Amino acid sequence: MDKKILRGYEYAKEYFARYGVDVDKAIEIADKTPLSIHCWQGDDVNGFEKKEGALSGGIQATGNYPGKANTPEELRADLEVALKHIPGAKKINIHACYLEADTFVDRNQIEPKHFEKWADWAVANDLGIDFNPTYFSHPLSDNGTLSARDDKVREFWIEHGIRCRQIGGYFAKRTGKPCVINHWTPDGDKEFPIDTLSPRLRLKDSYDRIFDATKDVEGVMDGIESKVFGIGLESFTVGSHEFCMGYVMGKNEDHIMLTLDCGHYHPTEVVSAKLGAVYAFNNHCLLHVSRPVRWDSDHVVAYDDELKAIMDELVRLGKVEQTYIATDYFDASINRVAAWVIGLRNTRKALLGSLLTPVDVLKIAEAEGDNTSRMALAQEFKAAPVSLVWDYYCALKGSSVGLDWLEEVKKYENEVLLKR
Ligand code: RNT
Ligand code: ZN
Repeated sequence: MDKKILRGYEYAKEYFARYGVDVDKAIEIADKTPLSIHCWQGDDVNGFEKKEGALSGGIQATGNYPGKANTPEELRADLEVALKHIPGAKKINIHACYLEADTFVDRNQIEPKHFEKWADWAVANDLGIDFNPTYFSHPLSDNGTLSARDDKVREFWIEHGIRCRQIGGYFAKRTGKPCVINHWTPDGDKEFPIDTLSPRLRLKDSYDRIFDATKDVEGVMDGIESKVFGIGLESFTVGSHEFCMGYVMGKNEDHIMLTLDCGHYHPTEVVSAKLGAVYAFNNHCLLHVSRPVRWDSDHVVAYDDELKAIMDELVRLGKVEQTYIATDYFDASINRVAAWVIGLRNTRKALLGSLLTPVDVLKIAEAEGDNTSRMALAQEFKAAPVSLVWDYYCALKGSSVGLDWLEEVKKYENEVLLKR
């Protein structure tokens, strides 16, 4: 290993040891914590159904940077480039609309065989797979899905949800790793509806039916994702925070947890502030690490205060292991492979940084009422030499150190992406 990197590591080790922090232990935990990489950054949430249709559901990928993936082969090749530069345990998160079939297969007809290539690829690359029903970008999703007033439409989507849980079970079996399924419906209204209860009761019933019909599925964890609003659905969201939190708490089943997406709350609310309350009731939760800019804009995850606060909270709560960490953003304005690398490296780096804080010392100061020391220590650690440990960790894993990855990603852009 580069001598300068080693020297940095030695200094950092000493620095952190002074406060009782074991650097190698922090590295070990940061490394083995799986990060679930959302495949949809690679193609602007298009998927591979053989039907043309625009992205709907109140979400939007903005920008038209060249080189997006048009086929599953291209998407997996792009992912492989990104994976090389993202150290640590990883899973791939795919949506139902990323199925592979020779002819059009509708959402209520999908089967494990349509995802066999993803499973083969994941096994070959030692990756877990997470999964998502796709309740958007479909002609039957315009007037609600699992909460639709039209029974036939609702049945269609319930069948989709059932099949998705079965496919999740298939992924768990194939990869030997749990499959985390995230259930998110865009259902809502542009205007404020008169009846706000009936759609909620229908959504509740639909989720109940999906879970009841798939009780035999093993190895699957289920996140229920709320949202504050979507584009075109500004006034009312069926699966609001209160609805989803209520549903999860009401079910009280270990595999059903709340999904917290950083972009799904009012602009002054933060996910970091919610985790302590969620863990007062549940054993698990699913994070959609994203970055809202004024709205649920799904910007590339930045190494910012909120990302660090989320990771701090997981470490302080002692819930790193119980939390499923997934990324969720879609930036079409820059190189999409770089967008993955930047966001995922930031996520892992922030986790490592939080693992390098002297939580025990801080907790003792707090318990003893020594708020002066608590303040002094917490502030000191805001600028602790995390990057020295991060560089060492990247070098240790044979992943890129610093910006070493950028040149390779640019080369791939010139040789592959720009030729699409
Ligand atoms: C949308 C939700 C949802 C999606 C993905 C594509 O607001 O965040 O998680 O981004 O399922
Ligand atoms: Zn999300």
